[in-house]
Amino acid sequence: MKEFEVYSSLRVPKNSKIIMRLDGRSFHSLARDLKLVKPYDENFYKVISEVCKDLFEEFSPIFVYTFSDEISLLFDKVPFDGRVEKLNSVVASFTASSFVMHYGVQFKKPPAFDSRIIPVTDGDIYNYFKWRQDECWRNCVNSHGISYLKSRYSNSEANDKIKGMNLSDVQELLFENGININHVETYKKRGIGIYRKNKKVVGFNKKENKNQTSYRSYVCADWEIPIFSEEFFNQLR
Ligand SMILES: Nc1nc2c(ncn2[C@@H]2O[C@H](COP(=O)(O)OP(=O)(O)OP(=O)(O)O)[C@@H](O)[C@H]2O)c(=O)[nH]1
Ligand SMILES: [Mg+2]
Repeated sequence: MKEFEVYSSLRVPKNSKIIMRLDGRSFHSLARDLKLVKPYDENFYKVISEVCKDLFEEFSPIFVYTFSDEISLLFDKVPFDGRVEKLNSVVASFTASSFVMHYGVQFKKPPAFDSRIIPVTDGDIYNYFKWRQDECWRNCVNSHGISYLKSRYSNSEANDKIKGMNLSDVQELLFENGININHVETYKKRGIGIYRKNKKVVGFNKKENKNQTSYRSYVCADWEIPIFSEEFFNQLR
């Protein structure tokens, strides 16, 4: 019967780096069920950030990036020998379990994440994450815009109004009404990144009878992530 498992030999291209992107399934309904704060629920972001740390510890990507209900992982060494079925199923189910564990509440329906694999060359990495960070920014502007409009109009009027506006129209509308979108918290505008940073450690070297500086790496969930640049990705190990 083994020959019926026709997808089991599917592997990502050899020696290729990959990005995996996970996205919460029907989180629009989950947000309603959990009564998440609109437009941004800080507790939800704390949970997703913990999920990203779990993913980092478990599968050793070199970078994890999240905003809204999506998580992107960048791998230079691909787990499971690059087997596509293993990667998609194990990483997605691990993500959902971690999400449930960190949330610690009763859900109406079991949360799930979809998963996809994107093989990338070094030259694609910055472009990919810039694309997602631009989407995070669009999301930030639009979600503040719709929240503002819903505070003034009915839901359907608010939805109609935002449909006819481009991003700068929404920014303008918010600004005219006392909301400078540039001043909201960084994680809302740029997302959250999880990666290794170096920490300076000063220890005493007894043999040489003097202080000695060394660097130890640690996993950091960066809620003050910069606007992505090529350099940011060149520095990742
Ligand atoms: N209230 C609230 N909702 C959030 C927050 N973050 C994410 N969401 C919800 O998550 C949804 C994510 O968008 P999508 O992934 O496009 O929608 P989805 O319902 O998950 O649909 P599929 O991914 O296609 O299954 C948003 O539309 C919001 O409803 C938050 O901080 N607060
Ligand atoms: Mg989703």
